[in-house]
Amino acid sequence: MSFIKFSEIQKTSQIIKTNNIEIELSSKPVKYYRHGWQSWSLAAWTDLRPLPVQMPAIFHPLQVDAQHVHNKHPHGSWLGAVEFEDGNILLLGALATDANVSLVENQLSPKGMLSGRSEADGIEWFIAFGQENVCFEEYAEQLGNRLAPHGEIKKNGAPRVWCSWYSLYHVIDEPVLHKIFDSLGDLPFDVLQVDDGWQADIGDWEANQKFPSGMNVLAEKIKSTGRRAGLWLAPLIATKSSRLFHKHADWFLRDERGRFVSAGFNWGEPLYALDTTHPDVTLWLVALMQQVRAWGFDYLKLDFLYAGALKGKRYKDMPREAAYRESLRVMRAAMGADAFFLTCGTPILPAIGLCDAIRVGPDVSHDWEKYRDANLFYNPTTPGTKNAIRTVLFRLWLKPLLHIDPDVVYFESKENSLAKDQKILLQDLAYICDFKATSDLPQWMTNDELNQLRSFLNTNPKVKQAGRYIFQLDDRMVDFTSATSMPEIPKGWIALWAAFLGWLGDRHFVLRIFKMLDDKALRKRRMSL
Ligand code: 9PG
Repeated sequence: MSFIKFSEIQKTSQIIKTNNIEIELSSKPVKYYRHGWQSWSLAAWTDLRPLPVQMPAIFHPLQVDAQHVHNKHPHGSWLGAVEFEDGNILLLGALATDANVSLVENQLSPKGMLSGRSEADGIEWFIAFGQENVCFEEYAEQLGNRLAPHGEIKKNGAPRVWCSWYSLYHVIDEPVLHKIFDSLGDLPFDVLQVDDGWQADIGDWEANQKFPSGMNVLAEKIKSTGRRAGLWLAPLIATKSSRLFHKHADWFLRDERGRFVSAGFNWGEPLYALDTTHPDVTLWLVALMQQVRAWGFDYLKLDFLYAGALKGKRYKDMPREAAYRESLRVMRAAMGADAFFLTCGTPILPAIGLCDAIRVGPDVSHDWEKYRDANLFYNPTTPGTKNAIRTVLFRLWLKPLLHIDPDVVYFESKENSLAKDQKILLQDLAYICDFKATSDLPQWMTNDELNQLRSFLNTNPKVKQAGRYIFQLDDRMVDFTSATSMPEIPKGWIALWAAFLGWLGDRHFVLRIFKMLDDKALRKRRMSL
């Protein structure tokens, strides 16, 4: 344990090797920078009040680091920072995986103490005090030196992507995709990426009956339009209904008492995590990556990857994030360096240096914010455009390290309730991230919207940051403040009502009813094609 007094910190940065570290503050901070664990987790500067535990709890594995969800102190994964009244910040960041930081207040440190903890052995900790952008820039540079030391950074340019998810979600099939691919004409996309909906089951990564000609033909079709073929898969999870789970229950992660570790709930079913340290799982992952390449896909969006870093008793005893990082190394090697590798739902730090791009926020959606999710469940990680913009904005400091994917932008208004200025905020964020993707269907767009899309894909404005939330794009100023606020913390009767709904939201049958309603609405959307 290293103990440091704030007065010992100079205006420059330093690196200290230890497992646990505490920095005693000499004045009370006004804000805390929380850095959530994985792509979809919250990243934001917030006040110092404890945030309510987000609901429903069944989703914790896929929204937060479940190990720290009951920590009342402001906290986050690998790094944390405090802002003082004069605008200077103090940043404490791990230069290794398996670490977290919180702001602790107690009798011994009434002004607060930044506390870093490592789940592994002694690691390097980076400390910097001063201007926010300088501190984060230096931290990113030190991370790069360690996690991507051979320049594994941005080898491939960020392609412009059309992705099937945010228009038809899983209600895709072979004829409809062929029709869409044809209708994209000469729009300047580099990749057409098939998302969730093609697979036989979660765990069984082969074409389902909606794709009777097989994955080979689908990739061929995409390549015949002159673009690279992209595919979504979630290789580290499976549902109990899958053949994979039936055949290899022993490959799945269990806790100390031998129970399967929950990887959350989706697709109307509980999710389970593969133990990637099991040698047979490694072989299976290698074969899967090779299979996907053999089909002809070379843009891989691997999703729900947090499952590789959940707490559990592994075949090989090693820190959970180190184990996950090793599985990324294996998959990266198997897919080949020439593939474009996008990680999604991934713990952030362990992915640096092993992929081309990281999704750095939760999913966007056709809504700005849902009252239930924001104000009752206090859940800043559910799909929603405000949630997505907020977290991406607070993760821009990762940009020097790899491509950062802010998720798709929208142009169409037929199936979309976002206001025009909200869509433009999303588009501007994509310019800032330098990562452009959409799921919009030409069939749903007006001529004007199609022109906007074309111009977006062809434009690369000069970006300059002018404030924490303000950016200059060419000669236009963009202010993201409207996306940064956190919802009101529910109180009194509202809090009680919320707790009841949260409890309901943990019931499998309730989630299945919601899924049935969603599916029905999606099938209706699909009819208009
Ligand atoms: C496919 C999608 C898309 C999307 C991914 C991911 O239950 N959840 O909290 C939850 C969060 C995100 C999510 C799915 C479920 O979306 O981010 O782009 O690929 O999977 O299923």
